[in-house]
Amino acid sequence: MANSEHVDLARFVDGVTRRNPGQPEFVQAVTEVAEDIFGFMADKVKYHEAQILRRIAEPDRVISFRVCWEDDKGNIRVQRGWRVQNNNAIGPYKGGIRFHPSVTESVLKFLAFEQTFKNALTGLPMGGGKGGSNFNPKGKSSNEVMRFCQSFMTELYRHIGADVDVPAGDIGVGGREIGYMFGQYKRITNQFTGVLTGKGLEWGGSLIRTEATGYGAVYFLQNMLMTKGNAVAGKTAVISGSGNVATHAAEKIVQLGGKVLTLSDSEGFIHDPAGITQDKIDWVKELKTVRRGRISEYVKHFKGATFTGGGARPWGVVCDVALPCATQNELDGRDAETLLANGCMAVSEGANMPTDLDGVHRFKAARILYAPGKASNAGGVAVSGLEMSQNSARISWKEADLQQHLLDIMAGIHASCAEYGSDGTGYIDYVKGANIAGFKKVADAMLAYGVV
Ligand code: NDP
Ligand code: 2IT
Repeated sequence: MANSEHVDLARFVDGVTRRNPGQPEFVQAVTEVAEDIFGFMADKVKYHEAQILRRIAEPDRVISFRVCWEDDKGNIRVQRGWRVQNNNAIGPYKGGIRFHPSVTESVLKFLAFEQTFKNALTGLPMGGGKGGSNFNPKGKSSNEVMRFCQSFMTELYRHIGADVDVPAGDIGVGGREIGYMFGQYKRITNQFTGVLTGKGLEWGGSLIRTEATGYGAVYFLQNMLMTKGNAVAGKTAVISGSGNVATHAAEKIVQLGGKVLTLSDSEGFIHDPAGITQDKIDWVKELKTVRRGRISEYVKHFKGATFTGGGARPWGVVCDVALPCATQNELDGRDAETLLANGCMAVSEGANMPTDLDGVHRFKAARILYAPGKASNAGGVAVSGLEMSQNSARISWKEADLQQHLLDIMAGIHASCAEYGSDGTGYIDYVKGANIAGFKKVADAMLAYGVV
């Protein structure tokens, strides 16, 4: 990057920081993208003149609302809900809903911003959005979760629609919560439309949506390894998280002949040197989605496994490949150095922005195979896009066809990253490739619309 571009970038990041006080995650996500886009834009005056990046980094709107609900003891509880509609240049706003006590406007703004690039990369017509609440589902009864979801949707329904904004799941929001929210939407509007994705198969959902994010992250890993004549078979994998994305990533690693060594949750991680096999993954899925227990229980059932508590993360376990599948900023610069020192050759992010900026810079400097979430975890929203298509056509596609679509879409994203991220020596900067490919599609649509 030329000196003047560095100055422009620094000025741009200063402005974003000033306009978004107290929103570090949002500033982080925008900075990471801007680092690549300023170089790309250097000789492309039209993007500068139209202030495209500045406009993508300013959400179309941020809707914030109160969510009241009654707990099982009759206490009235008050939470905050949001929907961030970041950009709809290439399709209706699309992105998950997160229920977690750590949710803030900053977190949802970063997620909606990232989603805009990710959705563009899928090749499907979807804009970027994200929503959620600081509601903590842990320890709540199903009735409490239902009452919360109904109250949340009673406000959200007026802002969404099958051609307007189509939410889905994310942390703390799975099939159960989508069911409660879809039921309330249908009740209020008296319409059965594809307004949410991740629905149950009996009521408009798509086959393989549940598996798609984790499977897709492993397909992306496979594509990266292939560029080095390598494969998943025989590789040891360290995975964080134990929810939807982590368990399905683990499942696909095992199916392709790899060995999964770890899983985690917010309390710590389990390490199973014998490998987390399919029967053990099935046990974890049941633990997390039915009994809603903690990953530490794993070591009581599977001998030889250990649990490290205190919120510890698994990055110190020696591995060939790593898949962060829990949450943002769960892997920092020191963790990146540890992975690199232990010989880790590839990182495929299942979570959104799990690596902090320092970690990103270290992976890039080491020139390993490193895929940012906006590329490698796009399989989930891609199959959401296919769920929208099926809903519009009022048909259901066969599993084999959907599996093939997912493989093709992940290979297509890999190719886009390679197109814009190759440096000519065989190295692919996937962060740069994903940022530029995603930006270009959205930017060109925005140019067509003029100043709106
Ligand atoms: P789940 O709720 O199913 O699982 C989340 C997992 O991450 C749990 O193991 C949870 O542990 C852990 N976790 C959550 N917050 C924290 C935290 N602050 N610190 C440590 N661990 C934490 O969510 P998903 O699997 O759906 O989502 C995981 C990641 O993947 C998120 O970054 C999400 O945005 C991303 N993603 C999800 C997609 C999807 O289709 N679901 C699509 C693309 C990306 P605990 O039980 O202790 O909270
Ligand atoms: O981060 C994500 O891509 C998701 N949580 C899935 C979004 C979706 O609309 O399926």
